[in-house]
Amino acid sequence: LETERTLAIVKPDGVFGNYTSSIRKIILDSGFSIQREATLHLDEDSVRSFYAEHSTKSFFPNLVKYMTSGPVLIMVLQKANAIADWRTLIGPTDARKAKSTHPDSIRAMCGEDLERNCVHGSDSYESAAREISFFFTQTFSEGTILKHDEL
Ligand code: YYY
Ligand code: MG
Repeated sequence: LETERTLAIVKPDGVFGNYTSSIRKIILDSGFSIQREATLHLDEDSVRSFYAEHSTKSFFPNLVKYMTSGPVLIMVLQKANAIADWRTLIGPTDARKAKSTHPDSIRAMCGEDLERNCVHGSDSYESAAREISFFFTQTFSEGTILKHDEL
């Protein structure tokens, strides 16, 4: 399995609910290293641009409101198969469903429902590359994100 990097975000409800230290513990216990982290209060333009793929969806205005409602913790995680493994750890998008079908997932632990689901994870290699460079200005060549430890 390739060493990969992925972007994780603890969303405002996770930060407000004081879940950042338990989430950090799960991350490290699962074998990820945290290559970068930043706590930011995102503005509306940043959220609109980060979630551009969803800009036409009906939930978009609420998503923007939610993601700007408080600080978020943004992390670049690295390990073999990081992208898929982080998605597995966070569980399904709908945190309410996660509580019944994936009770050990992070979204089951700290999310509420489909909208307020506490954490983000990149869904593919392409998304991870885009999302990491969105927040961390260093440029990543394709080879870099897969293969090297230059962060
Ligand atoms: O990648 P993931 O976060 O699991 O879900 P996406 O389908 O990419 O949606 C991004 C984000 O939008 C989701 O985490 C919550 C919100 N959302 C929503 O509020 N209502 C929906 N029906 C779908 C997604
Ligand atoms: Mg997504």
